[in-house]
Amino acid sequence: MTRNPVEKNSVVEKAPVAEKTAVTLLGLGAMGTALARTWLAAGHPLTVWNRTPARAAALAPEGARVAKDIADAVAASTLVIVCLLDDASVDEALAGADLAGKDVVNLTTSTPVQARARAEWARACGARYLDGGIMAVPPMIGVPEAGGYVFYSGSRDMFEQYRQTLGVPARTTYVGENAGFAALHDVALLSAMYGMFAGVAHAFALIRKEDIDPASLAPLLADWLVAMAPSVHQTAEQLRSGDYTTGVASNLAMQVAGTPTFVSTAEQQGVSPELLSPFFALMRRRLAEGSGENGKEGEEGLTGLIDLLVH
Ligand code: FVH
Repeated sequence: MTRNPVEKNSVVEKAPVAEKTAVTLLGLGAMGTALARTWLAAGHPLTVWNRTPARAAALAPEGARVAKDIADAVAASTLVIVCLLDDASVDEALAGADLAGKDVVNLTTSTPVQARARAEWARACGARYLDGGIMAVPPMIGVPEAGGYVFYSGSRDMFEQYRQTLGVPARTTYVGENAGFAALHDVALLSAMYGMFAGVAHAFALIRKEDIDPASLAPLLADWLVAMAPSVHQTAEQLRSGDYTTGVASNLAMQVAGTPTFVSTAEQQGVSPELLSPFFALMRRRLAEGSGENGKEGEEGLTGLIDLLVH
């Protein structure tokens, strides 16, 4: 009988276990704490620091090393991840920290200008820099099926080196060497989200005083928004080609003609049109000014409004 050589020698040869990257995490608010737990669960050595020490101490039983101060935290790992309230808090927390030779990943929400300035600042401190924009709320962290992810921009080498570690809390999407691009993508998507929230608020306001169950409107709204969402691809194609009339199903003239219906309905329902009015004003302006070089008069849809927004 042939015996398994491992059994014969009674020696179980284990594949070498890849060492997990050590992580220092600065900031243990709702998001920082969620991030921390995923790295701990994945077996990464994790050093934590938080301005209010109790939040860091709470993670010690889960295996985190609690740094005695920020200098101790920064010294503990090459990879230093920052998740603080805003750019000013990053300034305050890291003032005087020795970042020479460190790889800094800043997940604090910033503007693109702040992110680029932060990248310059990191370079001047002798550190490499990646900026991140988190497209998730804390309960989505460490739950891949929730669909959250993080935009990264800045040092490509750093992103490639830490891709696996950064992918532990949420999927990663690298959007370029320009350190401001993660923040820009983040804000672009969230701006679209607020536009959607504005429309949803107006829709619920319209039925507020009627005998209509909001819960019956909700699935209709959700399905309608999902049905309309793919129109972003047509908008993108029109912007790329410069022809704003391609595939237009509802032209601007027709849509402008319909706007009084929306305003009158709002008035009749006792609802302020203030969320819709600025958009309608842009639609009317575009129609009045003609379609510019990218659209044949009256045949374009809403893409021309984008040109009115850009100074
Ligand atoms: N939570 C969310 O839904 C969003 C989802 C998308 C991404 N954001 C951004 O993530 C950053 C951190 O957000 P957070 O949820 O952790 O925020 P908080 O729970 O409010 O915790 C804030 C942490 O920042 C610390 N902090 C504030 N000011 C300072 C300062 N001057 N110096 C040092 N640390 C500071 C605060 O410390 P403490 O109050 O516990 O002492 C918290 O650790 C953020 O950019 C979101 O936009 C989250």
